[in-house]
Amino acid sequence: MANTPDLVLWGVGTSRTVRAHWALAELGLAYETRAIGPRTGETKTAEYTRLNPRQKVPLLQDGDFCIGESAAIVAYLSRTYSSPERALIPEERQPYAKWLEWCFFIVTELDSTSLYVMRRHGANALGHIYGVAPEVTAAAGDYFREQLRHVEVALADGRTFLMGDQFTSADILLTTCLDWAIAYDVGICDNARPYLERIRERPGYRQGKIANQPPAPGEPIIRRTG
Ligand SMILES: N[C@@H](CCC(=O)N[C@@H](CS)C(=O)NCC(=O)O)C(=O)O
Repeated sequence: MANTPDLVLWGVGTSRTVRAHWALAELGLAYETRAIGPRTGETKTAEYTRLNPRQKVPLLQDGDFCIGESAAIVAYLSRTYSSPERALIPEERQPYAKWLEWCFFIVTELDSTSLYVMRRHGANALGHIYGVAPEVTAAAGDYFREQLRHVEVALADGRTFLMGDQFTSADILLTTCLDWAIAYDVGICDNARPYLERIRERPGYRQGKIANQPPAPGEPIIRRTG
């Protein structure tokens, strides 16, 4: 494990927080977790609000530097801590731009516009807070499946990852959306199934999932990983 004693990740238990835990695991970084969760009041404390005025998880502290937004955290970690042996980001200018395109596509089209709309307005999700809207959730599910055609093409012809042979943090973002879609019974595209099987074999994926688990009652919220 690399010696990075100043990394602290706040947040567990969601499909956004797991992205950061997984990226840290892929990069082999040691860090401390503050295992706070959403809708617990823990994101609203004065201490946390000072660090993250948006009052959301995840949040990464790297020494004095704080960064929120799961995709930005993963991009920051990829850019700052990739090494020749463990790189989560393409180096060349155009592959880098294509990686960025995938990251934006996933967080805007698949996450915010589709899955998160289903979560906000689903009867079994956050509908009690934001309003239950079955027509909206059905349309968001349709839109998600429609957008997945781009993923279907990208993973065609036995391509291993979104960027071809290189596993990148765009795969972390995509997998969390696919897992989320499966949990919501939305349906995923054909080429995503063998892709997910490959991804689930990754030690980093497994470690990230474990690190993302909320603490059991009575367990401390501060824990060290790596
Ligand atoms: N776009 C943000 C979304 C983060 C977000 O909405 N987090 C929710 C949980 S999934 C949260 O922390 N909500 C505050 C709360 O419920 O206390 C990201 O990807 O990091």
